[in-house]
Amino acid sequence: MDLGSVHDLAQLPTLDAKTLLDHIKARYHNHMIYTYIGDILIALNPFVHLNIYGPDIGARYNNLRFKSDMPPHLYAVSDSAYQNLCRTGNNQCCVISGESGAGKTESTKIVVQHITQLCKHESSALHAKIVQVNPLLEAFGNAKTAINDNSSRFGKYIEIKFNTEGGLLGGKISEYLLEKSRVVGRGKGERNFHIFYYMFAGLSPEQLKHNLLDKPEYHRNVGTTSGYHEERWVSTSGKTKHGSHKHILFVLSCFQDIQGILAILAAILHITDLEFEYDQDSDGVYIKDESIMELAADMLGLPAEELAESLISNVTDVRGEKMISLKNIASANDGRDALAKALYARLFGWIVRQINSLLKGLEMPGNCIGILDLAGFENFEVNGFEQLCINAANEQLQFYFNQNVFAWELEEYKREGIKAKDVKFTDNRSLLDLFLKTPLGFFSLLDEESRFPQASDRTLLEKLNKNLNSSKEFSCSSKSSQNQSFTINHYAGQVVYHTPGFLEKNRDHLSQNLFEVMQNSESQFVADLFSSPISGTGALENKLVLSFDVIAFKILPLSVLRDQREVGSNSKLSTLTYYTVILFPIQNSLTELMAKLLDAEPHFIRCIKPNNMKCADLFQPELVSKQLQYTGVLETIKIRRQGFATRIPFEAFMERYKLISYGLTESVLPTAKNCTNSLKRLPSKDWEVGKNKVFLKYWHAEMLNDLIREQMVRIVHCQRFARGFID
Ligand code: AD9
Ligand code: MG
Repeated sequence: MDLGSVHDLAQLPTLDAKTLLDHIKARYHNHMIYTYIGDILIALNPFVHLNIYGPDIGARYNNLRFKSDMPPHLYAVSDSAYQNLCRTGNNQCCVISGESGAGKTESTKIVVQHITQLCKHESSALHAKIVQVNPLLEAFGNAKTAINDNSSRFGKYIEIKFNTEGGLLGGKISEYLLEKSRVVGRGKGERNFHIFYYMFAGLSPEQLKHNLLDKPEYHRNVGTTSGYHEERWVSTSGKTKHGSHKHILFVLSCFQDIQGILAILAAILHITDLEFEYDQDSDGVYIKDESIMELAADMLGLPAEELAESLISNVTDVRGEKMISLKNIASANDGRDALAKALYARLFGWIVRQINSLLKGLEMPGNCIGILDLAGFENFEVNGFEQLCINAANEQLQFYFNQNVFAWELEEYKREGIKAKDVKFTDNRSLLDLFLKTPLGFFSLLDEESRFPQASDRTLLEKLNKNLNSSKEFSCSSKSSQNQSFTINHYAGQVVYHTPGFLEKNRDHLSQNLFEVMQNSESQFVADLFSSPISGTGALENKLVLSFDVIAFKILPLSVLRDQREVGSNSKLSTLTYYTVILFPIQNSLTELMAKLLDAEPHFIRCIKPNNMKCADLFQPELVSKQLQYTGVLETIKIRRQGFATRIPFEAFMERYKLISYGLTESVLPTAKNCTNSLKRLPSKDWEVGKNKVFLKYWHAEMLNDLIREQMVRIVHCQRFARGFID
C-alpha cells in the first residue's frame, strides 16, 4: 500500500508507531493534513493557507453517505455531527484537543463555519453572527505567546442549537479559565491581549485623547518592551490579520457601550502603570505619580482621592468596627494588580454575555452541537500558576477521552457479556488524584496555604513536597533553600513549575474596599460590572465570582457523573467514593462543562503540531511522534479495531432500523432476536448483540443507514406504483 494513500489508518493491516508516523508524514508532505484513525480525526497544522476550505468544498461534504466518499476533513466531522443530531436527536460535541499552536482554534472556526453552512436552508442573520463574533472574542481573549502568535488565553465551548428539523435556533459561548494575569505581566517576548494593541492601531488621535491615552510605549503593559508591533500572521482564511483592528473596533461600536469598554481598557493601562514608594512619615506607601492615578480615576468615574485611598490602605471590619491599615509596597502592588485583573475579567465576561444575547441564547427546546476549544497543554521555559491550571484542565480532558474511548467501552462489554480483548491504555487517573484529591491533593493544599496570611511561596513548596512526594508524578528538591520549583509528570510530558506568584494568583483577592469603590462608581457601566458580589478573603466564595477559579477543578470523576445522570438527581453525593465531591454552583466551571460533554455524543479531533518553528512543510518526526504517543493514537486504533464504537439499546435500534427487515406498520418487539434479524442484513458480520444493546463497529452505522435509505426508496416506489395503479 502506498505510503500516504490511506485515508483511514485503522484499515492498515499492521500498524506500529513507525508505520503510523511514516504515513502521516507522507500525507503531510502531500498537503493531506487530515487523516482518520477510525472515527477520530488527526489534523496536522499546515502553517500555511491550503486551498481545501470554502463554501464550495464544504458543500461537497454535506450529507455524506459514507465518510470514505471524500478525503478526510474537518468538514466530514461537522457533517457527521450534524447528521447524527438530525437523525438521533442526541446532543453532539466536537472535542478539539492538542498542544498550544497545534491548530485547535483554527479548526474550531472551520467546524463552526461549516455547521452554519450545513443548516443554511432557512438562511438567517444568525448564521453570519455566529461566525462573525469570533474575531471579537479573539481580540479580547487571545494574545501572542512564545509558542503561538494568536494563542487563546481562555477556553471556550460553543453551543449551536437546532430544532428537530435541523434548523438553527441560536448559539451560546461559555468561557473558561481566562488568563487575566496577562494584563499585569507576562513572559519575555509575549504580549498583552490583542485588544490593547488594536486600540492604539485603530483609534483616531482624538479618540485616544478622549481616553487619556498617548503612545503605547508610555504604558508598561503594551510598550515596546512587550513587543508593540502589529504583526502579520496568516489565518486559515488566507488573509493576514493586519487591518483587523479596524473591523474589531467596528464590531465593538455595535455595542451601546463602546466608550465604556474603551474607558475600562484605558483605565487598566493607567492602573498597571502605577508605582508605589515607601512613605517614612506614615510607615505606609504613597503613589509615585498621582497624575496617572487621576487618569485612571477619571476613566472609571471615581473620585481620585477615593481610588487613591483604596489603593494604599486596607479597610477591615473588626466586630462591626471599620479598621484602616496602611499597605506596604508588596500589598499595594498586589491590590493594584488584583484591580486590573478584576476589571479585565469582568469586562471579558460582559463581552461574552453581549455576544450571547446577540446569538439569542439557548432558551428554546432543541439539541446542540457543542465545540470545545480549550487552551492546549503548555510547557514554556518558565511555567507558572496559569500553565498549571491549563495543564490540569488538559489532564481532565485527556481523562474524558480515555474514559470515552477505552474505559467505558471495556466496562460496558463486561456488563453486556460481550467478548472483547483487553486493551491497555495509559490511564492518567493518578494525575487527577494528584490535583483533585481532598484534603491532600495539589489544589486543596494550595487553597489551604492561601488562607494563611503569613504563608509564602517557600512554605507552599514545603507543604507540597511533604504531602505529595510519595506520588510518582510529583517531584521537588526541597533540600536547597534556593529551590523555587517542582516538577509534574503530565500525560503529555514533564513540566517544571516555578512557585513564585502561586499563592498570590490563587488568592486572587480584590479587597473589599476596592470592590466597593468600583460598585459606587459614577459610571453606570463600571458599577454594573461590579454588581455581582465578592466576599472577603474567603477563598472559596471569592472564586465563585472571579474566573480563574481553582475550585472548578474539583470535578466529579466522569464515571460518577455519568452514573448520576443515569440514576437521576436523587443519588446522594455523600455516597460517592472516588473523590470527595465538592459541587459548587460555579457558572462556567469545568464541572458544568464535563456534564455537558457527557450529555453528548463525542467526535474527537486531535490537532498535531508538525514543528516548533511555525513554518510550512517542515515535519519534525520526534515532535509528532511524541504527540501521537501521548494522545494514545495507537491504542485508539487497537480498540477501535477490536472494539465497538457504537452501542445502541435494543429499543432505539428498533426504532431507527426496524424498516431494514420489517414492514412499516408491523409491530416488532425490541428483543435481541429481532435486532439480530436486522443485523444479519449487514454485509459484514462482526457485530455483537449483548443483553440490552447491539454493539457495532464504527463502519456499521454507515452500512445501516445505507440499508435504511434503500428500503425507503423501495417503499416510496411501491407507494407510487400502488397510487399509479389505483389512479
Ligand atoms: V493555543 O492552545 O490557543 O495557544 P491553538 O488554538 O491550538 O493554540 P491555533 O489554532 O491558534 O492553535 O493555530 C496556530 C496558528 O497555526 C494559526 O494562527 C495559523 O497561523 C496556523 N494554523 C492552524 N491551523 C491552520 C490551518 N488549518 N490552515 C492554516 C493554520 N494555518
Ligand atoms: Mg487556540
